[in-house]
Amino acid sequence: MTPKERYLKLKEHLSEENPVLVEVIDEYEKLDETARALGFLTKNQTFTESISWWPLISVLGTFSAGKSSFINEFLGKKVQQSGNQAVDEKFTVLCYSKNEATLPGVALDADPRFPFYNISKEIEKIEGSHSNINRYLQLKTVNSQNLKGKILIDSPGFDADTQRDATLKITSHIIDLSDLILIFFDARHPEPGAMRDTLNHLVEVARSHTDSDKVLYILNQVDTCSKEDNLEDIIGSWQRALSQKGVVSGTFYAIYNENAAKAEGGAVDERLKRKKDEDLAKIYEKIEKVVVDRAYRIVKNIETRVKELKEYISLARAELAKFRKRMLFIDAILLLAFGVALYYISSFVEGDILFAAAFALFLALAALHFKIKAVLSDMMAQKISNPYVKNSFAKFTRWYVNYISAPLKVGRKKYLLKLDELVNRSKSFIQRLNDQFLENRKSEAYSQE
Ligand SMILES: Nc1nc2c(ncn2[C@@H]2O[C@H](COP(=O)(O)OP(=O)(O)OP(=O)(O)O)[C@@H](O)[C@H]2O)c(=O)[nH]1
Ligand SMILES: [Mg+2]
Repeated sequence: MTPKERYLKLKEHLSEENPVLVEVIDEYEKLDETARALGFLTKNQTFTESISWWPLISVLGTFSAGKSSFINEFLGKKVQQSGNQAVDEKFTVLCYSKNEATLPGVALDADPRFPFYNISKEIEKIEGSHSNINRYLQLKTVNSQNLKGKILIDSPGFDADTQRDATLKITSHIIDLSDLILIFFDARHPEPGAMRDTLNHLVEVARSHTDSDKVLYILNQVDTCSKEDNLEDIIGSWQRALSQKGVVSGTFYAIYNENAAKAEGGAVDERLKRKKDEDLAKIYEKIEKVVVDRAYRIVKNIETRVKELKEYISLARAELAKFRKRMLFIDAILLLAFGVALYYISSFVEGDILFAAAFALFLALAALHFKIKAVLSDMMAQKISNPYVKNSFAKFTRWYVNYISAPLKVGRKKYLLKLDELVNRSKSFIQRLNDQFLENRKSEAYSQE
């Protein structure tokens, strides 16, 4: 996908899901342009690639814990199968679209919303190059307002003992990529050994891969304990078990799925329902927060990039100045050699022959100049560790580029001004995001009244 195609596709999706960000794409386009003019990006690279535009929220947990039922409830429609046997074998990536469809995993590679190209590589590493990403991943587009501006992942029930390596790898990878991870446990199976191992494994993977505030631990199906008096005990012992694993409190929730509970005919008392409503509201709030945070991070990233580019500019200038010094020295020697040789030849020949000899000599020394320039450029570029600076250095030390003015070209004021303008405008986008989210909150408050 070329950068142009990528801008277009991103805009297409964002115009439906988060309109303020559509204009932010134009800012990234300008950032890319400046970075390209300075040689930091090649013509096929774009900074829009190095950030994920949609926050990823993944739902993991033991099998039959109610992950798919939770997602259906969140989306307001039955998108995922649910049932008492292990239902899901694949990871399902859910994203918004007016047109609903189920697509094979490879579709993820072609969509700029997903940072998943790494997953195919991961799977290849485990299964060999003939591996099939479609066996592990599928994509569903869902027309649900609640899915706008975010990506959800439903996962197969987790079982540390029997799970294939590939599934474990994908789980770790998804945890790495996620902005929020909901880990579902099932109150019907509070403590049995096999289940505990699975939980331990999940908690450990989550803890070792990501920040603690990104993970929510959710004890689901607590309605099934409402007939017994020991609900507090069950929740308490579950929380203690998690605390012993080093999970910080404040990220525990106990909920149940109202429709599923009704279907099973369980009577749920008021107190439990209240607790569930509270916790569920908190979980939904966290999900919304992730969406808001992501939008700010995308805009803030422009500022971060500008700061980096300014650093790269001074690094590239320093390298180019070094290159200029060395080349000037070499060219002085070549010029001297030219003068001496010419003086020497002129004592033997004169007239047209002298002119022809001088011209031939000049051509030979010019060729030598370009050869040395290419070799020196390669040698110096190899020593530059920063890939952006290296790109820029290579661009400005090409044979036809005037090396004497190169450091000045990279340091031109117009580039710095353009970068400063980008930062200023990104501040106004932050303001507009503030307005947008305030507006959303107000309209939500009205609709609740
Ligand atoms: N009583 C009760 N039943 C629930 C609750 N949530 C889900 N269920 C039921 O539990 C079963 C499993 O639910 P699913 O949503 O398929 O669970 P899952 O975690 O997606 O399962 P896998 O994808 O197979 O791992 C279904 O029969 C649901 O109706 C709940 O809160 N209370
Ligand atoms: Mg499921």
